[in-house]
Amino acid sequence: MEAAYSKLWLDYKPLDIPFSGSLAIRCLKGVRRDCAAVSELITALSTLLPGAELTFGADSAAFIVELDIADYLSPEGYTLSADERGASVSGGSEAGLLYGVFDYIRALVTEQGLTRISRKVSPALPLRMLDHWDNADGSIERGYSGRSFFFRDNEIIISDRTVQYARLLASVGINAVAINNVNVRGEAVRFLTSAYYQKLDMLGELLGRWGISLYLSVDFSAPMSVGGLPAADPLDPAVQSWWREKAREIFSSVRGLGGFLVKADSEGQPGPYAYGRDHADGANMLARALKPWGGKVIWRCFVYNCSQDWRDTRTDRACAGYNTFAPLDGHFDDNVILQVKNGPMDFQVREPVHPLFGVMKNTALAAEFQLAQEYTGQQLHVCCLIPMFREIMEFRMHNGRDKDRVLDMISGAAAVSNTGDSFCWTGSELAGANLYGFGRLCFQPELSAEDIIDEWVTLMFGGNEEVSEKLLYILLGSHEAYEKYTVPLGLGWMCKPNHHYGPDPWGYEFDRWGTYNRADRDAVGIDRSGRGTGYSELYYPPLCDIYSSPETCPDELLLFFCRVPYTHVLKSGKTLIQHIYDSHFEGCEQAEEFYRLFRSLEGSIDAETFRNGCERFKEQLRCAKEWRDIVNAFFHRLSGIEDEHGRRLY
Ligand code: GCV
Repeated sequence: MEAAYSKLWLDYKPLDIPFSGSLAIRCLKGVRRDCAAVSELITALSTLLPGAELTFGADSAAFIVELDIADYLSPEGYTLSADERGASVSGGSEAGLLYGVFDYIRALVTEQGLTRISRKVSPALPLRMLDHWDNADGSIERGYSGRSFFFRDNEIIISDRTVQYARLLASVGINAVAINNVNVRGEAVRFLTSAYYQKLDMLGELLGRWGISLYLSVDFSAPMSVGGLPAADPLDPAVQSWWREKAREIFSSVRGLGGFLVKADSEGQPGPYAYGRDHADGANMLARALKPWGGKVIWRCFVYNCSQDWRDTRTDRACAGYNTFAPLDGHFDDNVILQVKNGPMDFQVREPVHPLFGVMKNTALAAEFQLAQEYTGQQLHVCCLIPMFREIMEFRMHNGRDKDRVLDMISGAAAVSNTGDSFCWTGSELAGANLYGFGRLCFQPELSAEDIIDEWVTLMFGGNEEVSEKLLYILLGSHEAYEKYTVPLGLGWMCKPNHHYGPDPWGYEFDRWGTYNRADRDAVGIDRSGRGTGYSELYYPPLCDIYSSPETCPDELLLFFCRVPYTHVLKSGKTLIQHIYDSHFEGCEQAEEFYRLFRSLEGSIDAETFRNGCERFKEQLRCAKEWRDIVNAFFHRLSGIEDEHGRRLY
């Protein structure tokens, strides 16, 4: 039997307003009565206004909601106008209409009434995607929320939960989902075989009802592993024709298929390099196979040498994505989207924005974020990432374009999902804010992080002011706190190897992954200026100049870009070493404060949420202290410099 699960922000409660008249839904031009927009409206209104008598089409009803499709709107755009007597939602397509309906429902719930609204909205980013790292056996790579709800024992599961998931995603505007892990090689099951097409078709059709395209991660060497060919060379006609035939077979069998997601030549995954070909050769070969079906290839730029010798100070993993892809700008077919991680390393708590967002002016790009909190507390720590994602989207690349923010350079964003089969979907209830916020941010990035999180808190916990204020305070301060008690000033890593939870300053120092802090008794950080690895030169002026000197580099990225002595004075006026000590103490105090504030909500939030939260805040505090003591002791021993405040450094 399927385990119980929460409906999260779609768990509607009756509004606190008197409404007992008739309420009519009128489906005008092109709106099918059985489309998702209509069913969502019925579900919501019948719960929000239990006294209403719901009908279809009656002109005499006290309250009328009109729905129509308007071709003058962009396909996913909508207009919404409403007052005390009714509402009208027009969508550019059924998907746009659905988004407009969800917006209306959101307004009813957050405003707690039949409010006046007039707005025209269309999503900022055409592609708004979630990437699942779910394996066919039901495990999830970097999953902190239980098992997969897409797969069990090498079978695809389709259940009520799948429907609920599609509703949740559509309600925040997500329109694409890759269901299987990008580390696809070695998986016992290959989704590119006909045994799976029927289930994939059911899934694609289901997701499609909520405007979501289904994507599959594919193995670049599938012509060998699935097709039995001797090689997977993208320029080999036999390989090209194998993929063309495979695309024909799968696209004609599976409805709602959007395309393929590929991790190639990365961390052991096969790719075009094995045949002396480049990544444009690889991506375009697949893109041409998918083109007749309207399919897209989402090709990841997370390509680097993961067998580095730590003594080699010239090779810099941070440069790898740029060096691989920048020379290929303009060489990709128009149905290829390059998916670029938000920073050049790997979803650390603080990284500079990836320089590829500036230089790839003639290539479709999607930013890749990670909701799964691999390096940010694994959903045991509260770490709300929406402010950081927003900052990254707003970051200016100075690449000579009139509009030069990351947001202006991308046509999509994808995030590694943080969901699983836990009751609240994300292991920790507060981690749900990241799932919700990512979708809302991709749709309407002009909203502030505070607006988005506030909206989520209200939808999840109702209008209790004390609860809202405290949760908002915790969530908005959580990333800063996590950064303070873990890794200082953009240094990254320092976590325990493999599972990446908890502190170990030298855990990755002498390993092969290119992730070094190079701390010694005199100094710490990596010189990535032209005098060092040259990474800072991959940015346009003035960024390259700003990043290349400790005098101008922003403090929060100082150790990412510069190697400085412990006595270096930061812009705050503190020495580097004192900053490290202080921030670890401060971050811990914040974690303590969060736990105290959350405990004060007992009785104001439901008992299960309270229990789940307390358990996690307790662990967060324990782990924050561990980080504080281990990192402070590490730098104290190396530098030999005492804390100005005489605190014990362990
Ligand atoms: C799916 C990091 C993670 C891996 C992940 C990889 C990626 O290295 O630790 O689990 O693999 O990123 O993004 O491909």
